[in-house]
Amino acid sequence: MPRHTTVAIIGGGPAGLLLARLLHTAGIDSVVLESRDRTYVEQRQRAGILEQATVDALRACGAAARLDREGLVHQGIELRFAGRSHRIDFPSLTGGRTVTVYAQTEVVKDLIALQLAEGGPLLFEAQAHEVAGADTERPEVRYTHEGRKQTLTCDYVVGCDGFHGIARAAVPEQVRRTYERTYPYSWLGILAEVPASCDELIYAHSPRGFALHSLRSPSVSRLYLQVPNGTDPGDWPDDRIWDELDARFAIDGDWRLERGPITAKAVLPMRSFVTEPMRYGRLFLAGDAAHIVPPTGAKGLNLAATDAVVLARAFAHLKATGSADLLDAYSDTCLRRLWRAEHFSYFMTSVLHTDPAQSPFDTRLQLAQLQRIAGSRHAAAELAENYTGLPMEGSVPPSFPSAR
Ligand code: RFL
Ligand code: PHB
Repeated sequence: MPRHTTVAIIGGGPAGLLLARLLHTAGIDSVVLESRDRTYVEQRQRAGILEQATVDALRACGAAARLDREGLVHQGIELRFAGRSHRIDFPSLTGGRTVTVYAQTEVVKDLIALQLAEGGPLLFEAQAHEVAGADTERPEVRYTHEGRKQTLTCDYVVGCDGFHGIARAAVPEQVRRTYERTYPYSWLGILAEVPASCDELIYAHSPRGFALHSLRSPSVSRLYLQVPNGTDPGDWPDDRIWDELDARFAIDGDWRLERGPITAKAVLPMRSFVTEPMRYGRLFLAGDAAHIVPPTGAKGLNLAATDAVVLARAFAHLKATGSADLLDAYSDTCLRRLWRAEHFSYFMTSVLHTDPAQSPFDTRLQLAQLQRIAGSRHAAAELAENYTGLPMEGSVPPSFPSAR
């Protein structure tokens, strides 16, 4: 295990693993420290929708072979409200864009396999405690691995350690600004061994609360129900979940939700959060370490991928030209696009969920907004452009040839 590396990456989630892979492709060495074990990281159920730019980034670094075989390209989503169903057609509204259904667990498995086969060191059960000297030329990451305290020195540190990580705390409080919003509801998410009852994702507004029908593969469905904060999944036996999903997805006319064995159940809180700047000295923050969105816009994983791409491009530029311009611009570049995604995620969340304090007036406003999206090409295009992903500034770096 080297004691020094060019880029020390804390966290082996999608942001850290994609960054390590892009750096490897550009000939820049890195070490990834991940606090959990490999099985835990590979099994953690999270996001499922990839924007085209995320797919492009995975392809550009040779990590999309299985994604290209197994990913399911989706051309639209369905919005349900007031007993009716409305389709949002992405290609016709966005000039050809689509999204791909491919689970975060699979993205992570593919990136881990590549990193272990041909990348720099990726240490599991390596818990970082502290980033020291972020404002010096030689920062250090202090961590524990196999019961021993160790120090990794580096030229740069990237905190990809998620919302509960330690890297953000290395930005002094007088420099750091945070923006946060919590929501008065959570999601109860389930995995069920049953083919999806629909061809495309269904986002349902109902007087009983929000529901979402998604999928993980042709034989596994992923469904979510809005529930009160603090809900115990134990209070939701399988039949209660299916009955409630039935009631929330109900439309006038024929439609049937297929039931199957439920293999996982968890309650997910919702939060919007941004920390600025995303850089302090030689420390950079990427992904959930810097920002959180509520999942209704399907943006969390895609934003993590954007940060990794923008940062890898900046490191490659530094290597090729000696100029730190792109590193210096990293925080502003990411934050500009991020705030748009924050707004979209907030918008999708607040227009589709029922706030416990909501008045009948508020419900009418939600329905008026949903009706506008269903009835106006402009309003539908605004949703479709945001959902499929706004352009990534600089996109995939030209210096990353396809490794396929
Ligand atoms: P991750 O995936 O949280 O990875 C961070 C990694 O850092 C490790 N770590 C440390 N390692 C070393 N030392 C330390 N001190 C460390 N502290 C933490 C952690 O073990 C972990 O492996 O962040 P990243 O890479 O930025 O990726 C972001 C995405 O994972 C996230 O935005 C999305 O999954 C958000 N999200 C969802 N997004 C969606 O679009 N749809 C979803 O359905 C959806 N479900 C979810 C989610 C996020 C969740 N979290 C974070 C609570 C469900 C959950 C439960
Ligand atoms: C998922 O498949 O887990 C998923 C899909 C769309 C969302 C959120 C989660 O908006």
